[in-house]
Amino acid sequence: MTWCWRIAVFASINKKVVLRPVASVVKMHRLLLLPFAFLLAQAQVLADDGCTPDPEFGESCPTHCGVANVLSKYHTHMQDGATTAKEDITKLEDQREKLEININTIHEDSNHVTTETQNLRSKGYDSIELILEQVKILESVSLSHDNQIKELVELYKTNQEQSRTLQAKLVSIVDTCKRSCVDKTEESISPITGKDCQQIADNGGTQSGLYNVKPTKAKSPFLVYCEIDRGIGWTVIQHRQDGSVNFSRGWNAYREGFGYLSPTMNSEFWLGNEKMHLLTTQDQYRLRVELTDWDGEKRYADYGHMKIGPEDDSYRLFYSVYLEGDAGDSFDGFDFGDHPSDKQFTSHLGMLFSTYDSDNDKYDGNCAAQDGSGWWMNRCHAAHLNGQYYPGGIYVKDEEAGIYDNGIIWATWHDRFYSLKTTTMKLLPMLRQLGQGQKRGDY
Ligand SMILES: [Ca+2]
Repeated sequence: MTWCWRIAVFASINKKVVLRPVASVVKMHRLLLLPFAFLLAQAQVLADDGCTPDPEFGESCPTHCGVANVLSKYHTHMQDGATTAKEDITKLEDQREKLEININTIHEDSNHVTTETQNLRSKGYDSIELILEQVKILESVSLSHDNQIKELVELYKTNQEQSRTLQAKLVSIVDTCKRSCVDKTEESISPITGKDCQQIADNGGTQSGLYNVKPTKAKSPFLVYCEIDRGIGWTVIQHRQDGSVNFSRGWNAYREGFGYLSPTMNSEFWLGNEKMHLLTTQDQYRLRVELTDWDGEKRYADYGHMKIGPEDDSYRLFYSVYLEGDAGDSFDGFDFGDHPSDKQFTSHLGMLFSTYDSDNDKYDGNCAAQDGSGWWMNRCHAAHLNGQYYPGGIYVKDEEAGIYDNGIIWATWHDRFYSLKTTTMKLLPMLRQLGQGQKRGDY
């Protein structure tokens, strides 16, 4: 298209142009506006100076005289259009400026949003990474727990099986023990008998162990532990060694005896007041009290002509004399320093036997109930071999808790708040001559 056609086309386009509030359109108008104004000025000049056709433009194309006419013809309309266009352009400029402001704002917002988004994404990723780490840790812990649970389940199963095996063994052992213990006890009882252990020794018994004795006035024989050594036979009437037997018993229990007799004297027992009465009244007996403290030291005390009265005299305690020993004469009482008459109040010679349900003591209260034992109580005691068993020996008085001097006491050797570890009471006929070692308590 030639240059003149461009002008004509522009004129027709200019009338129809639709202004749109977009930056590209605004720019286009700004570009076109300049040559348009120039041509308008030229056309005005040509119209005034007359027209000289220019063959250079050819026949088919209007000369610039035509152009001038055309321009002249459309001048007013074009001016109106230009004015409108100017106004529109001004509006567009305003709108463009606003748009630019808006665009800038949007850009700023966008940048801000982008930054924020990046921050958020960064934070999000951080959080996600942290969460993932936590999830990994939790998964690891969970896996560890699973393994532990599996191990515990396995352990439980193993333990269950072991428990079943042990239970089966226990049943078997109990059955075996029931049979063998009975058999062993029965087998261990020697057929040799006598009125006491000395007579059994005289009759051929050479080993310590379980024997049946039948005192002169006894209706039937009963089992005792005989301690036999070099022809000497002690009849044991009491033994403490570990607190395995409860000595807080009533009258009938003390009368009949309680605890366990064993072939090795590895158990605790009270032979029984009635049996002791039958034994001690058939002959003249020495009573030996053997004691061991928690340091392993052993001491003894011997009494002559020991007797236990009949039940209708509440198994009263008699003896003639303290013969010998290194434990001291606690049966004679002890001056604790509490009262001028302490020794008198705590002697045992001539005392009746008391239990918590048979109070025969000299005390306003009940010594046996207070001290949890059966004994020849006065008000109350200096010797107390049926007292509470205190492992370690030392115990503390606590009236609020009902704890008085209730241990296993021999006050002439150890303080009344020291409970002895082992005790043995045993009888030997007075006429039997003791060997040197035996006389000194070589047990
Ligand atoms: Ca009383």
